[in-house]
Amino acid sequence: MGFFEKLSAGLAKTRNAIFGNIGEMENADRIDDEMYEELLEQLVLADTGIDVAEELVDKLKAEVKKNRLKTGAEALEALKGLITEMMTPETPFAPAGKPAVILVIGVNGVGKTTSIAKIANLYKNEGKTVLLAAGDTFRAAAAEQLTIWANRIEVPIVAHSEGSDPASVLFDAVQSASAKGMDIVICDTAGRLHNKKSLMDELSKISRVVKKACGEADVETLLVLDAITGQNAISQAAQFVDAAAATGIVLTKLDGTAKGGSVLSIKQKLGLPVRFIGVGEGVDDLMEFDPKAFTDALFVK
Ligand SMILES: Nc1nc2c(ncn2[C@@H]2O[C@H](COP(=O)(O)OP(=O)(O)OP(=O)(O)O)[C@@H](O)[C@H]2O)c(=O)[nH]1
Ligand SMILES: [Mg+2]
Repeated sequence: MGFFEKLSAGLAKTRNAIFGNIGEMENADRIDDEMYEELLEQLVLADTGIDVAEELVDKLKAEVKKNRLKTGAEALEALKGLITEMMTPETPFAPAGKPAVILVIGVNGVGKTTSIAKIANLYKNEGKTVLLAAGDTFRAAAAEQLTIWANRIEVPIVAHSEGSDPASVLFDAVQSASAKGMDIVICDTAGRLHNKKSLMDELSKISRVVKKACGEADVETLLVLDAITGQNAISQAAQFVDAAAATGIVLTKLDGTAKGGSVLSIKQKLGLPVRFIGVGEGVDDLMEFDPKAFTDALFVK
């Protein structure tokens, strides 16, 4: 399956339940209040959040007026442009440094470890040398889970015994990758709830120690959010952003929800760009987020 086919398949639920309906405006021969009301309602159903839905409709109204758009088809094209623009990051994802370090954080079960394997696979296929670091020393069998992935995609891993200090595992991994001249280290961490202060403090420490091992500029901290929880995930994210200075979002499980519209509000609400999206359980089911392709896939017929 090609990139676009996989993306479209992953967004099928969101498209079938919602964006397909919005796409119907293409057939309208005029633009009226009823169209705007219907659009607002559908966007809210897609879990964009009410404020982002209103913002989009207002922007569309302004664009229709400014450019004297007449038909539903013209309005739909304008809407697609606005959606793409809303999701486009200010800067591309380009982890730098030797090694570049990607620290992956988030609530329990959102898809951190699986996403790490998928991201590692992506970079390995680009010819980069990747090291995995088993920073979840808390959950039983977490390191084994990551080791299985490492073996499957054939990349090395640094793991300590269960219960050891997560910050020191990650420190060792970064130092080892640095000594070997590797390109990328991807660090797993234990899942934690945003309202557990001691665990959030531990995350701050992990983040500090990793930055000490290689330099702050070389660390990208990706917060993983589960698309199935939609706007709830976004409201839990602020504490993670504070505790570990997250720099981007991985949105997983888009294939499992009709509420993929939450992607539209992430940049607006968290001030962070979406960097990767997960569209399935397989190792190839993750892609770098491309706002234009994402928008096209929402409306493809
Ligand atoms: N359908 C689907 N399932 C996914 C996706 N990403 C992850 N999963 C599944 O989500 C489940 C949890 O994934 P993990 O990677 O173990 O999640 P985690 O955040 O590391 O979990 P903890 O370490 O326990 O906090 C697994 O069954 C994954 O296969 C995705 O994009 N789509
Ligand atoms: Mg995990």
